[in-house]
Amino acid sequence: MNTPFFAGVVEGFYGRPWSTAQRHRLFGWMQQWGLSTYFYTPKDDLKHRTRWRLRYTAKEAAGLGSLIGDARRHGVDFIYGIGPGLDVEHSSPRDVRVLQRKAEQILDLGGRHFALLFDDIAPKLSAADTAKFSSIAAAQAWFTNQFYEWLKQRVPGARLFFCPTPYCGRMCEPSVRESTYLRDLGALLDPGIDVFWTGPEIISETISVASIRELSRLLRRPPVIWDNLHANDYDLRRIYLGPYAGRADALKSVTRGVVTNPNCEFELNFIPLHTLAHFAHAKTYSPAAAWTQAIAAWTPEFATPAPTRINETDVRLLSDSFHLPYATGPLSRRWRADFHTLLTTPPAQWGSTETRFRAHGQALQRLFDQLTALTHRDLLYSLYRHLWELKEEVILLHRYLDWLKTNPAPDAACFSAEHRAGTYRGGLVAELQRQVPMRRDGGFGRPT
Ligand code: GDL
Repeated sequence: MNTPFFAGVVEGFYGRPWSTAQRHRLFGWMQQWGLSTYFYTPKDDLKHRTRWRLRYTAKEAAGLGSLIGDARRHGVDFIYGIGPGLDVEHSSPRDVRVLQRKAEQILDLGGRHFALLFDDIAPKLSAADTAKFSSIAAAQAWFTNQFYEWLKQRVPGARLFFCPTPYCGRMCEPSVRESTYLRDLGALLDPGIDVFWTGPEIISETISVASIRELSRLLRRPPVIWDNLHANDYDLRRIYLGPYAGRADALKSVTRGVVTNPNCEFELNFIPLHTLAHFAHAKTYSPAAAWTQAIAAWTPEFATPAPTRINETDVRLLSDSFHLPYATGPLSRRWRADFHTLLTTPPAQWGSTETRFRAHGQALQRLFDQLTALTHRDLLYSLYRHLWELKEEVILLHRYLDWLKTNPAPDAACFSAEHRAGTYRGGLVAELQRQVPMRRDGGFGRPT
């Protein structure tokens, strides 16, 4: 199938799916910015995955139908995804029929294109499947091909997408090149079906063209990138407001498309999506330039009643503070480095480093106060916990520096009214994390 490179959004994260109103705003953004394709694959729509065999109730179906209509009115291709992998029996004619019946319901609501997802499942075959298929890839390919045959007859020109069970380099045993799963899939899956790939990792810092060329040889088709760069469902203490980055322009010529699976908090995806659209359309993509443009475009959403005013510098500070999974924003990087300098230098020598460090902290405190005045309350609520945690830390750090300046005795400690014994941030999980801290290289060493 020869289709032009496309970019869009995959609502494919764990947790609360976006609301109808949010998806409506999403389609507006997509139309305005030239993102053509939306995948409806929310892991926790009960009937997408856990209970995939169930059809939607009349009320749910009406909601889905209006969503499909809304996408169409915005010129966005709607792809309905279903994840049968948890308990499907690939060889069962009944399951094939159940899937068709479910798809019938979506077709009746105006849907045309589909995705079958086999990610995040235990790769095991039932006894009946083992008797019929030589491998998991063979079972999934057969099941998916059956569906594709049926779909093409029902809807000429319908597209089908497939998410493999190993969907990134790290998951391939022993390597992408030697993965029998990918080789079997490439040979057996109908060549008209597109295949997702998240890069070398589930959350890939970079995705090289060479790695995609190697993958495409096995798959016998270029993949569609399911990009988890801005996904935050796996770490609820983080949000990602930085620009799309780490993917070269040449990636567009070796893939079918890129769709991003971004922050669970819909409102926080303005910069991620605006910059992805930039990447999709630019001849030469510059994350820094796209970032600046996205900040400028997002700032009007930060309206507040007078006298508070939030400008582009404030929005940049916000996006800098909650940036990307592998990268801290440039201002925050300097701030962190300044703190390290202060901790490793006697107070008498702090000089302008302290001034700069405190100025950044004060800017963050001011930002918190300004944002609480946002008219767009949903935007504030999405940010709130993260801002709160940051400004509380600023207060503690400033206090800690004050204390260091008093030349405390070696066994003295700094106390704060907000930090009672046993209450330091994060509860049980954070306590456990402090007992086995991650090293710089990502390993967990022996207890010290
Ligand atoms: C995954 C899941 C996705 C999740 C993401 C980030 C794919 C193909 N599947 O493993 O649902 O949101 O990681 O946690 O990425």
